[in-house]
Amino acid sequence: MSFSAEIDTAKRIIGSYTNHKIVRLSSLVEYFSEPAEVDKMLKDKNDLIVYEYFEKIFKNEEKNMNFGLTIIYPGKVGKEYFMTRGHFHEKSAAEIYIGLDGEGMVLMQSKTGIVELQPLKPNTVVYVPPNWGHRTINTGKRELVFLFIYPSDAGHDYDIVKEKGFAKLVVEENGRVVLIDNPKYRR
Ligand code: PAN
Ligand code: ZN
Repeated sequence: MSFSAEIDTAKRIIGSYTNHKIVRLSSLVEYFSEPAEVDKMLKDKNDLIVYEYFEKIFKNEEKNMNFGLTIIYPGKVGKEYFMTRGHFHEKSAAEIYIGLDGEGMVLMQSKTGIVELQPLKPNTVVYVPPNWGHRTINTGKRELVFLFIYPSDAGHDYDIVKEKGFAKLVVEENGRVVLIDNPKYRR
């Protein structure tokens, strides 16, 4: 796989960036609902890149905005689509996503466990309200590409998601995208 195309795309759309993070399957074992399935894939294949993002960060500067581009590759672990880890912002800070290519979903969850699912596709905006956890899922056959913009001092809390998961999972059943309860979700 060559990444020069993705780097060119990112540079063309967001200009120079200060952070480029590549997230591989091996670092997502506990985020997918079937960790044993991830282990099996790791044994059978290379450690696939699930997603990567390019970001312009303004170091927790109050009143500034970070922005960047995320690319989630198509794929599944069992019936669960490739997705981001997901997180809550540490501060009460909203975020805007703008779909550029591919098709997917943004799974959002309030601190009390209320879940909302919104489609993410080209020329569509998804608004993530303050205090809602958010995870993005690629439900399509191509790369899902989107822009994100959020306050620079928002901060990221990944621990809640790692410990409790999201209340729902986005999976493929009989060729369709469906939202099911996460049997491992802990309130
Ligand atoms: C996005 C996400 C990006 C990767 O920039 O950080 O899509 O997802 P994870 O951070 O969950 O790995 C964002 O929501 N920033 O706040
Ligand atoms: Zn965020």
